[in-house]
Amino acid sequence: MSVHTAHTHPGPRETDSGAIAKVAVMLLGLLVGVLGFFALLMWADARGADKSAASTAAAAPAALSGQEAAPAPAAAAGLESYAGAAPANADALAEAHTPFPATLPAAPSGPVAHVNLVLKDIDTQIAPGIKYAAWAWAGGAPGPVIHVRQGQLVKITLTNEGAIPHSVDFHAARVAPDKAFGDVMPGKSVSYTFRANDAGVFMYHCGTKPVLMHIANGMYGAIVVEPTPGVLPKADRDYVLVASEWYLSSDGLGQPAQFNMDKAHARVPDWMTFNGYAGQYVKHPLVAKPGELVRFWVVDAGPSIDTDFHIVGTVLNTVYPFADMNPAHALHGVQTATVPAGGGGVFDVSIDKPGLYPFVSHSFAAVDEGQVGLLNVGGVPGTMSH
Ligand SMILES: [Cu+2]
Repeated sequence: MSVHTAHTHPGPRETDSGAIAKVAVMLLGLLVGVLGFFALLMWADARGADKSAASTAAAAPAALSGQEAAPAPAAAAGLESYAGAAPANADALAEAHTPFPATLPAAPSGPVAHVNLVLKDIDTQIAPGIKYAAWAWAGGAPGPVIHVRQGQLVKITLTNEGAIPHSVDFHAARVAPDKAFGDVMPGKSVSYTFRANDAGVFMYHCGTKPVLMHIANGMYGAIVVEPTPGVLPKADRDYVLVASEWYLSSDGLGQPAQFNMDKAHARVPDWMTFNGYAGQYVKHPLVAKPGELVRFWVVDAGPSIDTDFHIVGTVLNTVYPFADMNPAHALHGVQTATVPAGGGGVFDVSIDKPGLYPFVSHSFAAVDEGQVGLLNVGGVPGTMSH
């Protein structure tokens, strides 16, 4: 990842007001109102365009009004990318980071699985040295991996320790959402139950409006509903990956970055991660022994971009597409499989040759933005980037 100097750029609030001031000056200066109106239209257009297109369009209003070309107005800077920002000690920070536990925890025994979730506003890190003011869970983002058995009754208790109302929507549930997924006020708890009849890996997330913002701020996680014993071949290792993207208001090197709605609408993330932190399994690879059956339970939390799951150096032996766990529906010998935003996918792989095998979203901008990890087969030394 390249270091860049995004911290020298003005924040969106300053730049927005700067733009308004500029437009106001321009309007006052122009006796021909029509021309000012046209320039405003250009300005509005630039807001929706991508960064490079916006930079080009940005010069137009000044040229039209006969003024000297000014620096790109703030509207263009609204989509300023902070991708790849890193402090000088990023490598040491990556090394010191404790990775989110990707290993699937054991499912509780008995007829009822009790799940306690606590929502919390916390400053977290989404990449080495990149701070983000998240609306997340007590342990950060994603929320805890939940593992239950098909047919178990799941009792969810949600406690809101955040500052505003939140909720939790379980994709694994068949319940009336207006009853189960309603808002929980700050300081309050709610409970509801559902029977986990559908096997697979499912997203859970806050469903409070604007949902885009609540998800992008970290309010998501995965629940694995393990199929009835005997349906799947037994895996030697089970790993859970939650893919997501992050839209930043600043580079996050100093003050924690916040959510940027313009970038989220334009779907231009700054960072993309597995389990909430860019590249964490590159420094701290997942492990397997040669020939072991490794099962990846993948959820794409989005909020908006699909994951094209791929493991470099091998072929996915078995794909349970969209986490449909019926073996009769499984695919075999697949290079890359899509996990849609808001969906899941389950992937079995068995690798004979020791080595370092990157797992990625092969939509490759995602890799540059952090959605990459390593599977170390056979305990080989070293690391690599991809
Ligand atoms: Cu929320």
